[in-house]
Amino acid sequence: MSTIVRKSPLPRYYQLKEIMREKIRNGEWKPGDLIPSERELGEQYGISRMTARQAITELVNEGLFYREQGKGTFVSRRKITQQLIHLTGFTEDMKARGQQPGTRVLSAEMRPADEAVAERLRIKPGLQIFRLHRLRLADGEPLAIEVSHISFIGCEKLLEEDLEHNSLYRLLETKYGLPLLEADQELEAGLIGSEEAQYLKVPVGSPALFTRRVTYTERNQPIEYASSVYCGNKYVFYTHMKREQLLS
Ligand code: 16G
Repeated sequence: MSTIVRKSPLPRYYQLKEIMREKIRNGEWKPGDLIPSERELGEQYGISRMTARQAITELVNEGLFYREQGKGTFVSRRKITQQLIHLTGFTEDMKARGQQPGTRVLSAEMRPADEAVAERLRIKPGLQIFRLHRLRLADGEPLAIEVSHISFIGCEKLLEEDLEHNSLYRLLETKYGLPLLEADQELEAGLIGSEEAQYLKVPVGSPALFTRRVTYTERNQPIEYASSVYCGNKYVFYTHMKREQLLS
């Protein structure tokens, strides 16, 4: 389909969606390309701006496009597969995919651990921990919001680090000599809330994946408890399983 068929039983916005999908499939529109405006699409296909908007909005919600305020609508990259086999951090994951990792530090502070965080970190509630709230991006596109709670003797030194330009995992391992050995991770489906939606540039109520990860250093000591929100339409989590026993 390359034009809108007026007599088709298919609604026009749906036909335009299929036309745009095809442009992505056949490589005419590549990840990162700016797509034509609603007005341009309307003129090109002889449909109203409202119809063009509906088609674009649905493809934004499906994750095929993303909007940047004041700039327009762009073609998204294919979904990011995060493997849950090896313990890796965001920077490593993005570099392995050939994408440029980015970070916006939303806040970084020392604060007392509340009950829930203390339990995960196996420390006493009220103990001072380093709390880091970050927006994570790949090639400038926002993907996730992460809140890391970090506890080790001397963790207040992290306040002085440039965490916009440095990987946390790398700093912990190379500068602080804290090897990251294992992690427990939970995944839960949910919806993007209003504050998150602003940072992630997706509509409120879009699909989200909530993850909680406890990372351990030597002697099984938790060092980080991170709770994150990933754009559900941009991520696939992958794991490989082996059967321990065959049924007899
Ligand atoms: C991952 C981890 C997060 C960690 C970050 C380190 C999950 C759910 N979270 O995003 O716990 O803080 O990597 O990334 O996977 P960095 O080394 O780039 O700072």
